[in-house]
Amino acid sequence: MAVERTLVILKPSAIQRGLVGEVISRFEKKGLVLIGMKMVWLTDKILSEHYMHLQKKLFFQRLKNSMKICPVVICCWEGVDAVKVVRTIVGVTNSRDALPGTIRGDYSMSMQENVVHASDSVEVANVELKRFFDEKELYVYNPVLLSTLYASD
Ligand code: IDP
Repeated sequence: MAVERTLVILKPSAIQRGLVGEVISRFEKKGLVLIGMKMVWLTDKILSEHYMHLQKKLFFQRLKNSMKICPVVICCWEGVDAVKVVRTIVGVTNSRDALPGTIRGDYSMSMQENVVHASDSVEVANVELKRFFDEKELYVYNPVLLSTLYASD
């Protein structure tokens, strides 16, 4: 079993619309373990790094601006296959195509204002976690439900 860590950002569309509790609750109820969380105001510099793969897109600056209208909540979730599991819970990028039951499918009608960011591979997650968290902000502890969550895997 591969225990992974992944990064989730609750974007301004989650903060402004009062969806923080609802979104976090979905990851918790699934059985992912929260090992880091903080509220921060993102800068243009960190957003340029984070969205580097989109720098040639016409919406690049608009996207970065939308991520700076208010603070965001950044989380690190841990679990077996956590990267894939979280992406499945989040749904596809364009919220209008996202399936009901996913976060984007249930809470958004937008491509840009799609409520959450989630790392899309283990390699990317490792880079993104280093970008947004100091090592001392990620906690190692024994979640008491672990043996129930993964009983015979
Ligand atoms: P992802 O967030 O599902 O991994 P990416 O392609 O990495 O998707 O895009 C990052 C973010 O950029 C998206 O979550 C969305 O907010 C925004 N974005 C992507 N494509 C578009 C677009 O065509 N128009 C506006 N915003 C977009």
